[in-house]
Amino acid sequence: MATTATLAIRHNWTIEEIEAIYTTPLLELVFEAQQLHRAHHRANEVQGCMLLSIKTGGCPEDCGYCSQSAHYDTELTRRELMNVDETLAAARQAQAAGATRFCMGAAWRSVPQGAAFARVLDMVRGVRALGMEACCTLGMLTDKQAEALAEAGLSAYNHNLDTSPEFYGQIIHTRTYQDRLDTLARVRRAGITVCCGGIIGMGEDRAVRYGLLQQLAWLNPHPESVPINLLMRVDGTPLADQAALDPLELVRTIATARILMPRSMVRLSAGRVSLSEEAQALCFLAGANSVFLGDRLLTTPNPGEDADTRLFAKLGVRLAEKVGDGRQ
Ligand code: SAM
Ligand code: DTB
Ligand code: SF4
Repeated sequence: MATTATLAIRHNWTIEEIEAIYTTPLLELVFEAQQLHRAHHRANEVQGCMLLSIKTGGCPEDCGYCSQSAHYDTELTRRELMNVDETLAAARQAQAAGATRFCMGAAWRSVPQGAAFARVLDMVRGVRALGMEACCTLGMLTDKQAEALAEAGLSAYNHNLDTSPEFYGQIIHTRTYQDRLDTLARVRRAGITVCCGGIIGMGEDRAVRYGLLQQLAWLNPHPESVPINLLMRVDGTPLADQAALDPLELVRTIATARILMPRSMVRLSAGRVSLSEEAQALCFLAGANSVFLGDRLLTTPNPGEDADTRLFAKLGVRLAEKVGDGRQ
């Protein structure tokens, strides 16, 4: 393996190159990733983000992993769009818990027009006024909506490619991979930073992970934020009985993402509840530099404050205090 610390930012990684990185002996892979990590990011520092589901359930899409799809019978209480005050109260709590980025998620296929969208814009303005980064994940959007979100000060828009183009059709049937790429291009054109990653542990093989990582690294510029989610198995969804993934595959995925996209924030996202402290430590060593704080992701559990305070104290990891605009 080449000395990755000296590699330039690239957007033309081949599957063979990605495979060679991913399958490097684990200790060497983590070492290379950590070296590159330190060339671009502060050591021992992790950004805390907090999620809030501002509109829950009843989604017309059929994403096979999702608790919020109307296609599956999951134990979920639907909730219409929250009001601005409640949302900003949650953002203040997130800030008090050490988060510098507040992410608002809505179970929409695409962003609605009118009063609902105006309310989301108010939420974005309110979060920014608190001095936090504001991120939204609202489904597909138009150029005009992307521009309005940019104008309101949105720092980042999350829209995941989820998996490789080849595997995608086994998980989602109600929209195409190209739809996802088109939305990402709109976000980029509007000048909002891109948060784009995927999910592993959905029954895919390694080649699928190479394909996802290649798609992410082919985006030019790279997404400023790359969330790597471990599937949260939700009863009632088609993926409810999926076998658990070996956490070392997550470590390899994170390390490879760090090497392919050295400047990006690589976020150890969903799935931390099933990881040991040691596995999480390895993920940080492999280049993950952000987590979701709090005891809830959007609709599923997360380790919560006590567990994280203990973990960070043991590891000597500190939560990043600097608030950026999401840019590198
Ligand atoms: N509806 C919008 C969309 O899909 O673009 C935004 C919300 S959606 C819940 C945001 C992302 O969360 C999805 O793209 C997916 O990558 C991730 N996600 C959803 N359910 C998950 C699960 N059960 N396990 C891991 N990640 C999940
Ligand atoms: C992302 O990649 N992960 C977050 C955020 N973007 C929106 C969402 C994780 C959701 C996990 C399942 C749930 O809680 O419903
Ligand atoms: Fe809807 Fe998003 Fe869930 Fe897919 S991931 S079903 S688009 S809320």
